[in-house]
Amino acid sequence: MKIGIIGPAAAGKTTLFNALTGGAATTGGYGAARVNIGAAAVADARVDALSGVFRPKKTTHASVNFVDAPGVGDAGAAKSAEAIPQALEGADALLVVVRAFEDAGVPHPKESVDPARDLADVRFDLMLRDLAVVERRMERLERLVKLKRDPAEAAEFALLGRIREALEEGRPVRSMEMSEEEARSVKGFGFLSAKPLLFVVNVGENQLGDVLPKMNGETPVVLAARLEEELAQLPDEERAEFLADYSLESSALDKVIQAAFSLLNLRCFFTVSEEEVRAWPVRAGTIALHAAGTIHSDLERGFIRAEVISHPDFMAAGSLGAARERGTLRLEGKDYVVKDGDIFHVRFNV
Ligand SMILES: Nc1nc2c(ncn2[C@@H]2O[C@H](COP(=O)(O)OP(=O)(O)OP(=O)(O)O)[C@@H](O)[C@H]2O)c(=O)[nH]1
Ligand SMILES: [Mg+2]
Repeated sequence: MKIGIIGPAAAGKTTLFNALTGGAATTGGYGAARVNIGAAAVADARVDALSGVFRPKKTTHASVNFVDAPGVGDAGAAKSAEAIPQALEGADALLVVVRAFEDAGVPHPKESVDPARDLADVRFDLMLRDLAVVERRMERLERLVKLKRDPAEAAEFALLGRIREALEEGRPVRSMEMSEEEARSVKGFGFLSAKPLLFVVNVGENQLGDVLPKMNGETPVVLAARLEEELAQLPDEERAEFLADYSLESSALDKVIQAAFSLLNLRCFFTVSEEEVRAWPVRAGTIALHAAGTIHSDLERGFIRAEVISHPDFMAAGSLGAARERGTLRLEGKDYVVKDGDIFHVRFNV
């Protein structure tokens, strides 16, 4: 899973990226055209509990990849629309960071702090950029369609025409009704307004308890990116004290990652052994056969059955052997829909 971080210049995108990924990318670069890529582990107490039981050589939490792009919306929509890098095209979702912190030392590209406006501008920029992609493609297709060689080209042209119409009316590709086949053919374009959005408002340390202005019906995650960045660098034992100083219960980063998980409709299943305890994120509705394939293609090819137990049932039993005796470890076939928290052992033969 890959999430692109976007937003206006100096909104705190790279600061948040560093906090999420434990990175040390340079902040305050004002749209320096650098793309940062990193991964964040998904905190999950269930994984820790399983590691406590198996004491494996290796524990692997689920992870989310983040791509931190340079700022948009700072030099007029046309320029910024082009500046949104291609690195974002492969992202599964976009995390929009807008700024609410006031700091005279960090000039806002629009010279005033207004998170709702910035959010609207980002949405607009995404559509504008998609419109440019659509127009370029249609221009090229038009000639081919006239030759009437391939009905698929005519169908694509018609679909792009509908997308153009939607974008011109201010409707993102995400909101359009499409058949599965159309959605597939559109996927290749990497339309940014087709991607689900997640919102973060970056507030100052002193604004953490404040009520924010309305954000056009959105419910953003509110956090102080600079504080999160500092917090992420602290050793565990100093964190609690640091949080207490700001009357915070926990870091907001987990909230961001959880929001990404639910936005993308992800579930986690676990594999366990003395070698490794590992969490695997899959889309909701994934069947056992495909879950096996995410572990290894051999497991999908040679799939026989999966032994499955829910996390609470496993913890109650204390071991796989005890669970088998209690009858809480079940055998499931390839069409079983994996549930969040399932512990999974695939029997296979290749
Ligand atoms: N006062 C204050 N400054 C912050 C906060 N978050 C980020 N900054 C500062 O704002 C400046 C810009 O932060 P970045 O994280 O580089 O912003 P960005 O969105 O990545 O900017 P570009 O990459 O240039 O688009 C840096 O000097 C940060 O230290 C905050 O919550 N409060
Ligand atoms: Mg940056």
